[in-house]
Amino acid sequence: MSTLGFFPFLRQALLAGVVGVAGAAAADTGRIQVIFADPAGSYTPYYADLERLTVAAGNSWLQHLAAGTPAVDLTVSIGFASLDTASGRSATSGYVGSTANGSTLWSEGAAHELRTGIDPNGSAPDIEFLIGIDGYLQNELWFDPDPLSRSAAVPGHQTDAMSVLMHEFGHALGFNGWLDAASGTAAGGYLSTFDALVQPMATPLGTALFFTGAQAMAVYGGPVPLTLGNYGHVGNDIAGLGLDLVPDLMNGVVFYRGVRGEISALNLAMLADTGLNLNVTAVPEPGAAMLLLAGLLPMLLVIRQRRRSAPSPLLA
Ligand SMILES: [Ca+2]
Ligand SMILES: [Ca+2]
Repeated sequence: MSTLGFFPFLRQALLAGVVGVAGAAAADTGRIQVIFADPAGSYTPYYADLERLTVAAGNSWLQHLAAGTPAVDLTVSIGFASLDTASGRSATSGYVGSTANGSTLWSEGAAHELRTGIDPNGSAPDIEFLIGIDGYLQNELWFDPDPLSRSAAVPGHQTDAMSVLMHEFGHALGFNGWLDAASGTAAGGYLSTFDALVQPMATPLGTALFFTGAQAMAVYGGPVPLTLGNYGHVGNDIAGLGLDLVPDLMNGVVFYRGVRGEISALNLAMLADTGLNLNVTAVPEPGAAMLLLAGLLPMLLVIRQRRRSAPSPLLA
């Protein structure tokens, strides 16, 4: 993906030690820590809001972890780049094992840490978010004053940053991989735990990729349609290929202005299928009427995740 080009810059900044470190919130708020990869300090006015909502967004996922999950710190590095929206991923991968056909299997680094208690890259940040700076950060994102209650009205002309950050955490926790986005073919002898559950299937509309984890299929009622060309997401704006999933937090079609996204039972089931120890329970879905209403609003924003570089053999 084109956005991969930003990664070396980010890594360079981190290695140079020129990251801004947020305040003492990590100690106060538990498992999510936030640092900023912003060497020139260009976006310091946004740090407090971004940190506050990133912690809340991360905890919105972590609250679903089952008892017995190791207590670990997940460090999120937030950088800024010329993106239309935002992106997120784990910084590295954790080796899980091998598949029946001999491919190596890798989980997102953050998921690996939550599964095993072992941080796969030590003190380096576990998760990387990039926020678009060509107006997205400055004008588009709305920073909820109370991301726990989530009760204030989201302005109709803005996108709820909490929802965006929750979406990006979804990628960092498992909605990611290295398959060819069209064919579903593995790029090499390695698969993410998400990839291992993706299958191409013939449909009346052509071949499409589906997620076939058992828990996800139980929640959805069958194989889960993934977004065409962007398969770390669910749903398509096409009847028969997951039109019903377009309101989902992890959809790859649109993020509406003026509404909030919520972690869905399907999101949790998919991550549970990839190996995270989650309680898969029904959670409220965004109201269909609200989303229909939002559909009348002018701006639809596609969110894309960045794919990590292929796993290094050194990681094994
Ligand atoms: Ca960590
Ligand atoms: Ca780490």
